[in-house]
Amino acid sequence: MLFMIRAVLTLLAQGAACVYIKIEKFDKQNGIQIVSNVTIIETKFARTGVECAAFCTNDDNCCSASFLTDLEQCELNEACCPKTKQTKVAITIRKNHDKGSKSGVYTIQPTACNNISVFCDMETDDGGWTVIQRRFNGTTDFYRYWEDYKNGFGDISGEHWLGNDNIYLILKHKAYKVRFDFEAFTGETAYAIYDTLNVLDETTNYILHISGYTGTAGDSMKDIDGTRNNGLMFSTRDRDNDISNNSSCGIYKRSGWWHAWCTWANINGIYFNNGDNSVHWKSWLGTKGLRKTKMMIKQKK
Ligand SMILES: *[C@@H]1O[C@H](CO)[C@@H](O)[C@H](O)[C@H]1NC(C)=O
Ligand SMILES: *[C@@H]1O[C@H](CO)[C@@H](O)[C@H](O)[C@H]1NC(C)=O
Ligand SMILES: *[C@@H]1O[C@H](CO)[C@@H](O)[C@H](O)[C@H]1NC(C)=O
Ligand SMILES: *[C@@H]1O[C@H](CO)[C@@H](O)[C@H](O)[C@H]1NC(C)=O
Ligand SMILES: *[C@@H]1O[C@H](CO)[C@@H](O)[C@H](O)[C@H]1NC(C)=O
Ligand SMILES: [Ca+2]
Repeated sequence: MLFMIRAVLTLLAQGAACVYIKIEKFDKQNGIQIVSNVTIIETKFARTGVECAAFCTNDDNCCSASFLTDLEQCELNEACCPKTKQTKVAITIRKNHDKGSKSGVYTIQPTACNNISVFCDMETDDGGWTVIQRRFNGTTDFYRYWEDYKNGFGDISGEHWLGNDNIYLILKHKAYKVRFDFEAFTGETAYAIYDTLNVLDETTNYILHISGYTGTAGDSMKDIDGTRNNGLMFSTRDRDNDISNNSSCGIYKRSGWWHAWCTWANINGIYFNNGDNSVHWKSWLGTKGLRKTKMMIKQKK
């Protein structure tokens, strides 16, 4: 199985662009062929099982595939658990964590040379979300320095910030949207989706591009005078890149963020606090501290 996975990665890395692919995407079974006909999406010519796996990787509707070695045929199948039969001349592969799979920690490879552990949310809004920020009980300190926000901190399976370099690498090659989920201490929930998200690299101080709000929590990617967070740089307690001339938002709001003057979105603020430096999303519950926050990204269709 390991050989298979490496081979898939090698094949995809030969393309013009680096490919964002989850490692250990497939379970492989020799001598098994899928026979349920109704869910076959497409039959394609393929030279190898690896190539067949790549076709399935790149097709969102594909959950499993048979490679028929004698015919050099690749059958892409919608079903994740299809009917199968024994045969000497087939290999069946199955995506092992896409549809119907569980949320949890997975390794992804945003470029050929980078491995990142991420938490995948497979339940919210059809699943397939890569979590970049999550808080739910205040265990992890978010009042941190530039290097921490750059590299990421916390526990990937618990509270964490994925890291600005990682976020940049993931967003680099494809178009992404972002979703924020919130829960108040009363149990109320709300969300905000932005149709477009991009973050540039460290030399720009991680300039943010974000637009296209929809949701129930209101748009808080702006500040008190209406300045949008769009186009702004990242700031931390030790790096003031905000547009407030006489103060440091990283210190005032106790958070790393794309601060303007400063921001209505302070999900990296102080847990259990209320007020300006609390964990808040101002357009929803003002500066009342929130119990749960989650920020996550998904490739656009
Ligand atoms: C699959 O379905 C097509 C058309 O519905 C039919 O022609 C073909 O024989 C079927 N193949 C198998 C293996 O059942
Ligand atoms: C990625 O992680 C896997 C599993 O730990 C390892 O085998 C592989 O060498 C890593 N690749 C890179 C480029 O670091
Ligand atoms: C918070 O959650 C983490 C991960 O589930 C757990 O390890 C930790 O003990 C929790 N902390 C508190 C204070 O509940
Ligand atoms: C900050 O200073 C610059 C340059 O002096 C000025 O153009 C800008 O309007 C000031 N910003 C605020 C929010 O006062
Ligand atoms: C910063 O300057 C603005 C505009 O002059 C003013 O409204 C604000 O109170 C000042 N903030 C601090 C912390 O001095
Ligand atoms: Ca400032």
